[in-house]
Amino acid sequence: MRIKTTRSLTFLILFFFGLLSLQAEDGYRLWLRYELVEDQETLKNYRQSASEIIVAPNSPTLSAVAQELERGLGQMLGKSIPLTEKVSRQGAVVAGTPQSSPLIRSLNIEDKLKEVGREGYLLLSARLQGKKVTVIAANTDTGVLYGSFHFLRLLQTRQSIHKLSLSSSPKTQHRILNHWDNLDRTVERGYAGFSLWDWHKLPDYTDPRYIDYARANASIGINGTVLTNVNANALVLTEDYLGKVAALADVFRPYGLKVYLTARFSAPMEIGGLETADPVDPRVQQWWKRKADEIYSHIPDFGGFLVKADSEGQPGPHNYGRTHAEGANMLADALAPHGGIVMWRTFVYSEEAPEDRAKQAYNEFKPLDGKFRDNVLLQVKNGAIDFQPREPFHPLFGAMPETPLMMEFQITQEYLGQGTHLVYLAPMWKEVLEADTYAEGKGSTVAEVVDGSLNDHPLTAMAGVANIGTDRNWTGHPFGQANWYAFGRLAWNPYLSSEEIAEEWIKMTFSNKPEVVQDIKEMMLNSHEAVVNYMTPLGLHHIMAWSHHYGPGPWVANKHRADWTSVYYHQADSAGIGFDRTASGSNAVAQYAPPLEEKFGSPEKVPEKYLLWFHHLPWDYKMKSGNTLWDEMALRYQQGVDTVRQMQQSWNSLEGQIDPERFQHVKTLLEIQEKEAEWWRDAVLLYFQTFSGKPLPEGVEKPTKTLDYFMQLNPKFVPGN
Ligand code: GCV
Repeated sequence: MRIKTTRSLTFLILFFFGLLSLQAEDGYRLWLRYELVEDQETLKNYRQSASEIIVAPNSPTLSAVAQELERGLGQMLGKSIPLTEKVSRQGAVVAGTPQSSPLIRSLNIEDKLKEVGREGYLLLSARLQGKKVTVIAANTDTGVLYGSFHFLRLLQTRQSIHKLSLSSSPKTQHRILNHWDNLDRTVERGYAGFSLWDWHKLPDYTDPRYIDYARANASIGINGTVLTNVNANALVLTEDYLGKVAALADVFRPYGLKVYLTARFSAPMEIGGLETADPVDPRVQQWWKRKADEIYSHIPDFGGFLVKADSEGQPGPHNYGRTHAEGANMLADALAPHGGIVMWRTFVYSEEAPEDRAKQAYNEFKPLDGKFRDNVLLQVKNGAIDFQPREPFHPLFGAMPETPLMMEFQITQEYLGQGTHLVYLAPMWKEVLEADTYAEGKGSTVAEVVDGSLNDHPLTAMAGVANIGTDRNWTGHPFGQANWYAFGRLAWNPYLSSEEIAEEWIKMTFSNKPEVVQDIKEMMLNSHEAVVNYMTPLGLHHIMAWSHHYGPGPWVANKHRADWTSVYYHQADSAGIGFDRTASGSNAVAQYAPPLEEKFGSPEKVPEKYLLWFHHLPWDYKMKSGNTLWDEMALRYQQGVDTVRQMQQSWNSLEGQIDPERFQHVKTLLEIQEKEAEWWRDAVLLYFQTFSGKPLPEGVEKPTKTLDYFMQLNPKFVPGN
């Protein structure tokens, strides 16, 4: 008897905790949590304005629309909202295209719809059959899906849906995630577990998670995904793997998400049995044409190729004395009959050239302006070195008016604290997008280059190197989700502000309470400047540890290439610090339009945030604050640490307002971030002090360890390496 009671009790306890763990807030739902509306008045209004759903689910995409509206409205309104065929009550939500829905047709909104294009949509309050309705209308089913997510976002962020008159359409045509995922499921520079793509079990088993991945992307307008690493493996282009890729494409298709692959330039040799991959060789051209035909026979809407060629050991046209244009055009010709595109990366720097690495992509590509086929885009990183915490915009933007240039941002935080630092990247991306290239006179921003408006390019795109993996919450750090979100929103509209994107994301991900939104927003908006300060203030760059880039390594020297060392980038000596990119140095400033060349070329005129990017200056150089350069630098490092501590305080003050699981997770990660910010400050300052010979100014905490200690740290098995 006693045993029985104990067993039942144990069962009850287990059951209770089982339930709890099922309900635990683990971040899986991302920003699509659809929490019940708390405020009764708002709930009442929403229930009145969203009383039934009318979608003719006559395509897989429209079925996805119906499901999402049912799920989102049902959860937020706390009751199931019926899917009906006719307007039977006030407050129906009617979604569709003029083709799929007689109701939408009857509204006569063709003119308005024309303006929003293929993927845009309208959200309108209207009357149908004498009843008030909300209309989600678009020209395509995918547009309806995007509109539905926007409509749900209005409710998620507790905005009025009473008198809607909204339209939206994307500013760039291709909004693409780049997965640096290897076929063995490791992820280069990935800090959130392994690759989502379970190649071994594909094509037979498609993980249900792929659907949630597609939903999340669709909710922010991402319409393409490059499944494989730019350091490419030709195997993915074999018949066997194409079947697996096709299975993923089938899952993604209803969500408007196209698949792309990376094309290894030497594939004709590695999997095709040819002895060359020379792009002007007819056999090679023929091989790629046949390969393209084969790919499209598996995946009729395949997006195209992303290519890293002649870069960091990847093969390319240079191996045969050909240009990047010859290489890209060959692939473009193979894809063109099927409507595919080539995204050719400009991230190149030569093994041999002693030239400043920051100048090499421009030198290589600028002469090729106008020499690419119509279905080629050049994919340019935001800055000329490599996704540093802060870089001035890449000088190629604005320098190639005859060629469509697309942006490549890195969402994964290779150089920005990897999996443990809270860094909201939108402010960094916005800084680049808003930068004036002066290409067509003052006011020619990078955003206008990317959205094609500056030089009338119809082919436009933005790519983000994904931070997604098998971690339950997708991105490892819960705030990594904000960067995935922000990338999608900025790819849709690069003119949105970091602040409004943060606000949307916080409300959907954490809470609509104004004080919570305010505190988290402030943390997020300050976080980029913080990481710049504790890692690379005043234009310093690439002083991370060797190879894995985790932690400081300003002492990295004597590698087989100078431009893989930190000493190459900071150039510190007893006279001063910084890379001279003025006319007296590498003259990289001359790659910018004249007004910028002048501005960046002068230590007095260059914004101080880029000072040491362009100038080598003495340690006692006078800064605008009146401090010497050394003191200013040391104070910036301290300021970075201080900001992290403020972020901790803000977060800790939210205890009880955030679910315990995510609260604790972020709290612990912020503790790690504080420790690592101190590590950065102490290690870098101790190292540079060996050159400056100056004491730390007042206000900068004294290091508790020696330089030797820091230099001997050698963490093993850093992820993503
Ligand atoms: C995919 C940097 C990274 C590499 C990456 C490369 C690139 O060098 O460290 O991991 O390779 O950029 O963008 O191609």
